[in-house]
Amino acid sequence: MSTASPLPMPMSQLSRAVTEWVDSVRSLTQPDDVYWCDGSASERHRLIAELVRNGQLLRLNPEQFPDCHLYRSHPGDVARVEHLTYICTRSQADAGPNNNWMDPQTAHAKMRELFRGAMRGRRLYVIPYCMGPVDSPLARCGVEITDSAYVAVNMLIMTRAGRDALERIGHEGTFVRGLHSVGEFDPDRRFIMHFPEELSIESFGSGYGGNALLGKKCHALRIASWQARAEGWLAEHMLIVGLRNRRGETHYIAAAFPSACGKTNLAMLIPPASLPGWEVFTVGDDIAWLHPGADGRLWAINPEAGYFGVVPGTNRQTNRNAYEMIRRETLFTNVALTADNQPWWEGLPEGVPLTDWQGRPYDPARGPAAHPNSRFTVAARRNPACSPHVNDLRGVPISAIVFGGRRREVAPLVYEARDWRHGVLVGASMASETTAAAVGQVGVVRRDPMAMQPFCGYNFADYWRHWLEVGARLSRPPRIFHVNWFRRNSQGRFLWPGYGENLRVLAWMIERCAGRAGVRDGGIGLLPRPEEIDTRGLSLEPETLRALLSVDSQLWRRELDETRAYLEQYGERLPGEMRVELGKSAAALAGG
Ligand code: GTP
Ligand code: SPV
Ligand code: MN
Repeated sequence: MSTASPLPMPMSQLSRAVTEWVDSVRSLTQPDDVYWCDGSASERHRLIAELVRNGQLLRLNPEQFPDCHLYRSHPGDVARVEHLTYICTRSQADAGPNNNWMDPQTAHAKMRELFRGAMRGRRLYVIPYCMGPVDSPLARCGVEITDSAYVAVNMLIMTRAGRDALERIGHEGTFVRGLHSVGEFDPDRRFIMHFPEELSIESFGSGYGGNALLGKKCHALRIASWQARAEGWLAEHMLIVGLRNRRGETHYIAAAFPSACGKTNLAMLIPPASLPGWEVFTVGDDIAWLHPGADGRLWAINPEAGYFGVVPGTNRQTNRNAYEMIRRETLFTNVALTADNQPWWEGLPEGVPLTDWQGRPYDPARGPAAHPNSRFTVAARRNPACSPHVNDLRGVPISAIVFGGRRREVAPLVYEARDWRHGVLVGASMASETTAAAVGQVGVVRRDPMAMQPFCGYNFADYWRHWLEVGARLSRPPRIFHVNWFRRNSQGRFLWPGYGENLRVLAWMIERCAGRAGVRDGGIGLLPRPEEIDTRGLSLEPETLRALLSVDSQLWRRELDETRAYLEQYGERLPGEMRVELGKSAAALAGG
């Protein structure tokens, strides 16, 4: 067996567990050769050059988009596949009604047959990676084995991968095993299996995003949420953003919105010109690991090192930081192309698409030019607003947790939970319109507690209990809020301008955290009075703001009934506190 690259360190320093695992995968999958990633910039350039040579990557216009490339995925492989994603625990109840479940033995047997000989004629890439700063006690390591160079390049951007991670694994001895093959990209031979009790992942048949970049959703959310429960912390689908106000105070906010509901955009927001004196710093755009600190506060790290962000909608007006960030050293997946090889997507005011995301001549009759789930992969350090604290070993202290969904009605622009316990109910009650981030119907409201429906690696009832327990350990817990940037009028237009203007809502939250802003009791929680949202410089009619902050008791009574019916699915495992909190809200609404 030839080895395409030397091991990135002497054999003696390597974890035996890693080499033995790589050997066993090699004999099962039969690759032509094995390549160990060292994580260097030169390696990334070499892998990209190989992908360009064999036609898998297309070099974009080098004047306008230097070092940028386009990847067109298999047209049947464009998003996460929740119906093919399983949690394989010994007991089905541990996976809960929120997950597809398969018994681990059956799952392993099924996957072994899929993987047998699957890498013949291909190269096997070994990617040791660390989620979080390599020297942080809060970080966790994994190794992904894949037969896709595209996946390897993505992992090299999205994680701290290579030599340092491998060295940490050598010292620690434990790591999450992620085995991946694109197979034949066949949706009928596709499974994303998780074995939290074994800290392992087996993914076959997809090369796309969360299905294939195993450090991301599979490890940093599904497996990590399981580990976090055992170890007393939280692994969440949250952005982390730092906001410095005019007084010079910096507050960090962690916000959970479902897939394609605005995390990347909020994490990188640009303060509107009419709100001078604010500065915004991105710590993370998708995943937060939250730990109770010795000081009684909650501390957060971003386990990732890059962004795998939604492209459509990005432009100079909505998000200039993102727009500028993705103009160099960026890997685009499934966008359209202009005549002079510039990437193009819906929401871009300039340029004209010539070929669509599948490389066909663009024809509007066939749908959008860029796939609605087209993505950019880019290193976090390319973000002009990247926080200087992204590599802090203990993370940043969180002042507020924000839950939010995409709701054309019901949910007001913002409200605050009465306390942590109520906040857990607010998070568990989340519902949101589905998006193109996962295969399936788009735009239907579904339950998505804490934006974790696709990502919680265990029974939601146990997860909510864990949230209550973590809160009970905090002497200075973050305040908890709920937002909705997506409320619409009867003509279907968004009532709230969104994007950078969202800072106006965050500013109110920060005033709440600092004990300076008042609230009124809205039954479902605490709401700002309209005059407490700073709308200077914003052309927003006062009645629009009142509508945005209104609570329709009739709609909300129905919402609470639906929430109760949903939560009762969890039966006896549901923490009693949640029934109590639900009862309080129902009583407040009935009285109001
Ligand atoms: P994932 O990466 O899938 O987890 O998504 P995300 O939550 O990071 O979503 P992202 O910020 O990429 O936004 C998804 C879509 O929502 C994009 O098309 C954005 O342009 C749009 N969007 C983001 N923020 C806002 C907002 O405040 N208002 C409106 N109307 N649209 C927004
Ligand atoms: C999401 O769907 O929430 C994403 C994209 O962040 S993926 O990496 O495909 O999961
Ligand atoms: Mn996400």
